[in-house]
Amino acid sequence: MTKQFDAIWINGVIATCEQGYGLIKQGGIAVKNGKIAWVGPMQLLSAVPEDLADDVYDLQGRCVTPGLIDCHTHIIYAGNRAHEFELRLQGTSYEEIARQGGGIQSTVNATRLASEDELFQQSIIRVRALSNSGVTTLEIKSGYGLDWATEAKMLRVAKKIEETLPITIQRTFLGAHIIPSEYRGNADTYVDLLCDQMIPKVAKEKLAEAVDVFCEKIAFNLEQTERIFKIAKQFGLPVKCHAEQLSDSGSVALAVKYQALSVDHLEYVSHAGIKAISQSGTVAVLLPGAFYFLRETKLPPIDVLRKYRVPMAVATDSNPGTSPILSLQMILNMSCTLFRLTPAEALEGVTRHAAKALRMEETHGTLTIGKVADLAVWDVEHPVELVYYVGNRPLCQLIKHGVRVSL
Ligand code: DI6
Ligand code: FE
Repeated sequence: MTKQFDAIWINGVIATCEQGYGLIKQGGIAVKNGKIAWVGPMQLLSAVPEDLADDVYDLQGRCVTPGLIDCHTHIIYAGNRAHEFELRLQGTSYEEIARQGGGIQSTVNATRLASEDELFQQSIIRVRALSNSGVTTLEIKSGYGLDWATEAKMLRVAKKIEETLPITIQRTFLGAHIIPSEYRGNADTYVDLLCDQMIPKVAKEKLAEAVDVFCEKIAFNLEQTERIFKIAKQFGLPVKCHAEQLSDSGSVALAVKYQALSVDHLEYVSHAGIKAISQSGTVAVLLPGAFYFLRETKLPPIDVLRKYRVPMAVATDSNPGTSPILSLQMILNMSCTLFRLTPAEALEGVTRHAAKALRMEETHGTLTIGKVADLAVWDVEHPVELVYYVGNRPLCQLIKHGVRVSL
């Protein structure tokens, strides 16, 4: 006889993340056909677990959370920028290095030269590391090609990684990362290329689910950003924005005007900018890894974001220049120690709010009946321990679409 569930986890601490931790002590969770079919306190279970499912796992007090969601990464690239790290430690700034032709452009050069297979091999190692920190959904941006062939190559590699690992990948077209060196002094011509050719092709070939722009002095100005947003929306692609990372340019208000899924970084966001976010459905994505690695001192105004009840997601921003970080747990810790989030806010930032930043809140991000059964089981007694430790690896099971995957 077929049983009510495919599998059930019993006797654990269930952090549903529906609001704060959403804790159920002495709880259980069951899955059927890849979806969450039951979650609740053990005493409400309708029968003995063995009668309900063939696969019964006794958690013995361990903690279950939703599979973590990293909603902002640039994890596909060739080479690395360790030598620029040395330069910055000697006093050269990130912007200075960019002006000298290093920075993002040097990763663009390396990524253009790499074959598709080389790019895949180098990148999948990093995605695997993130997966081992409990990540089951990941956003990956292009943006190290800045020509059609390489941008498309990056997006194909992202797809191939999704087909290889137990991870759901959302792809974002970031052709507007910087002005590539061959268009320097001719930025608007590059924006023409993005608007007239690349974005329409991304939409037609379904290579990405969203379009992002780095709106900054060293990248694209407000006017150029707006042109790109307009075209993206015309082609049915939602937008997001690297906004107010190094200066306050007004990019947040612009992104909100175009119903951005998220505005990311926000170190320099103004009060008016935060008010605008609060009146929209846009998520604020905080990236403490870049803050840490750039040794930035200007904190994003967390208190004001909190006051206006803006949903705050947290992500790695994993990239070779400003955040070579491959652990979302490390980021949970930084978001509390550096940005002063509460541990519960941090956890919501990599579950519920991160799902919303990817427009996946209907199906992912909380342990709720009917949602996709992407779960992480941790060898800890309380979810605060995920935020507290630095450098340990407490993940003991990862469940993707209701099925246990090997770590
Ligand atoms: N902001 C960032 O922090 C990354 N991109 C961006 O627009 C940095 C990417 C890099 O330096 O390679
Ligand atoms: Fe970024």
